[in-house]
Amino acid sequence: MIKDSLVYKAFEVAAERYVAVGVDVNKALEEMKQISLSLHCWQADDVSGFENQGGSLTGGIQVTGNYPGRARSIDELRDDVLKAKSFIPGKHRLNLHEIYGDFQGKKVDRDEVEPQHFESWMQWAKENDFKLDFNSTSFSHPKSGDLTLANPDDRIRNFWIEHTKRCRRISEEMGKFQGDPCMMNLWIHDGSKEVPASRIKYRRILEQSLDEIFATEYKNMKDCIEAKLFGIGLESYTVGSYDFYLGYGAKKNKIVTLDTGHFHLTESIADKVSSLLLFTLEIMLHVSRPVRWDSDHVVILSDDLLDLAREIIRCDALDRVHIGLDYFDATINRIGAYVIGSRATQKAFMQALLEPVGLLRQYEDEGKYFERLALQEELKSLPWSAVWDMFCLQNDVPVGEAYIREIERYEQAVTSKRV
Ligand code: RNT
Ligand code: ZN
Repeated sequence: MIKDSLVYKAFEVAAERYVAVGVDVNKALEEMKQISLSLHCWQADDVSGFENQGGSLTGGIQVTGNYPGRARSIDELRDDVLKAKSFIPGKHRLNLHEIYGDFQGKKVDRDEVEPQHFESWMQWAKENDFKLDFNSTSFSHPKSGDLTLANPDDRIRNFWIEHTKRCRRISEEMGKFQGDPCMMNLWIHDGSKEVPASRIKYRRILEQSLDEIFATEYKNMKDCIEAKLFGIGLESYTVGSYDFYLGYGAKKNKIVTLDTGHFHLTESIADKVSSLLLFTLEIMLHVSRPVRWDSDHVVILSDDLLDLAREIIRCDALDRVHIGLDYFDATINRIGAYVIGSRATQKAFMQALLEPVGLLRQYEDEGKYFERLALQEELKSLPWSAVWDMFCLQNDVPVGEAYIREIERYEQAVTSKRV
């Protein structure tokens, strides 16, 4: 384990190295504190929720693995999230799906859900210093099928419209209760295995459904709309594609969610940020890691993630970008998965905040492209990790790999006993 005194020593050396390129490490640490992640509740239980215990996951998303210790109840999920939180520096949010309501064993269909089903969550969040975000849930339901809000059958379509409207009301209540807007994400799986004879037909229906859903204006929640490339079993056509939601969001002032797993694998999500910032109000991120496809692997500190974080900082857009996580891995300790992904995301922002962007831009303006490239290369090996370690220390969470042992301990004492 790294001793505190070593962290201080390394930090001091790092601070001097950064001063040499015009970067103030203390300012970067202050800015880091302002960055909240929205932790996705669904990593703890493989996107099961507490509505239909035993029901299977549908909607073209898939969790693989059966590592022991999945959270089986609200209480277990809350314990696990708190455990994960204790290893993640800073203040964060929790992102709930509708199927995680506190239904008290009663059958509450999706078109019947109410704010009261989330009251205990609101209380718990307040007690534990979390703000809540929310999601409507279109998948894992008998009426999910291949089409929900884009369904030509009005009975099905109206059911989902009602559900989504109710979710907006719940989000409004959450936002009001916590004195901070609740970000509500709308993602539906609607699509088809083969290319439909009329692509526009379903998109028209979806547009109408969204218009109906968004007709009510709220003050304490913000709507986010998330696109996707394809789902399993719905490979050829996704009604809510990126172009669809980008167009809708730009035209109707909605926040576009960029899930980093929902694009062609060679597409740069970082490159989208500056365009979205020009034409939409804010951005919601679902930080994920696609391996060959939208596989939702645990987030790691990759070049893609670093590029994305850097772009947000370079655009000075921390106040307009919301950082949510979205992955689900059931092959390893699930709490460990939260911690790895959260800390990786934070490390990316830490590095981004330590970038001497002023100097890089000066080189650029002067046409000094060798100097710009050389500095970018040198930055890769500046001691950013010493600043990150200090951030962990300041926030009372384990420095470096020390959390591995702690998670093993929690596994031995708690999650391994869940059978
Ligand atoms: C699915 C979307 C969506 C979900 C969650 C559970 O591809 O990314 O955000 O992962 O709503
Ligand atoms: Zn997502």
